[in-house]
Amino acid sequence: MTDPRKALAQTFTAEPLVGVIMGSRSDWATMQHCSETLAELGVPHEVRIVSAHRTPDWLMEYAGSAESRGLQIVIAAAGGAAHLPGMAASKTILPVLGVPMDTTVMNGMDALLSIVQMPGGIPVGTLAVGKPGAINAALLATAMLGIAHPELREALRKLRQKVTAKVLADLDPRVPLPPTKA
Ligand code: RP5
Repeated sequence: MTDPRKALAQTFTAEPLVGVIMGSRSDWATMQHCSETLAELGVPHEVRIVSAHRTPDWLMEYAGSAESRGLQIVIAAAGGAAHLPGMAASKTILPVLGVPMDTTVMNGMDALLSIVQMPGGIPVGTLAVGKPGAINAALLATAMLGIAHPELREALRKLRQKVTAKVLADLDPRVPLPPTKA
């Protein structure tokens, strides 16, 4: 029987620079904002479910091969005990950005503390809980890639200008917004 992980590996087509991983499909509703932001900026990336607790061997294989496959940054999202970012960081020298998911009764405080409190020696750059963290992980990853990829730095600059222009075009909150087109 074909190893499903080997079959999946064959679907790694383009040459992704960023690996976006998450502990569960239930994290996708939040992490799709990370993937959308990377796509908007033109950052080649792959997205995979990798669970620290349910698929530890797959996690080791993924993180252990990330560098040799050409990835430059790993973004890892997890909720609850949230071991995924730290364990991924333990298996790769690549920078790992952690995004805490608010998937439990603790609204992400558990995941935030788990991800941010890495012991000295194995860092995980920790972002905000939930959607803002998902988006910012993509922006921060792009800024890091921009050091060596000028086209990505310029894409980030354009997006920043767009965000600024949007606020400056709507400075009075008493003025209703124009109706959006369906
Ligand atoms: C974590 O447990 C996942 O990252 C997810 O945020 C949380 C709940 O997972 P499911 O039980 O919804 O699969 O590992």
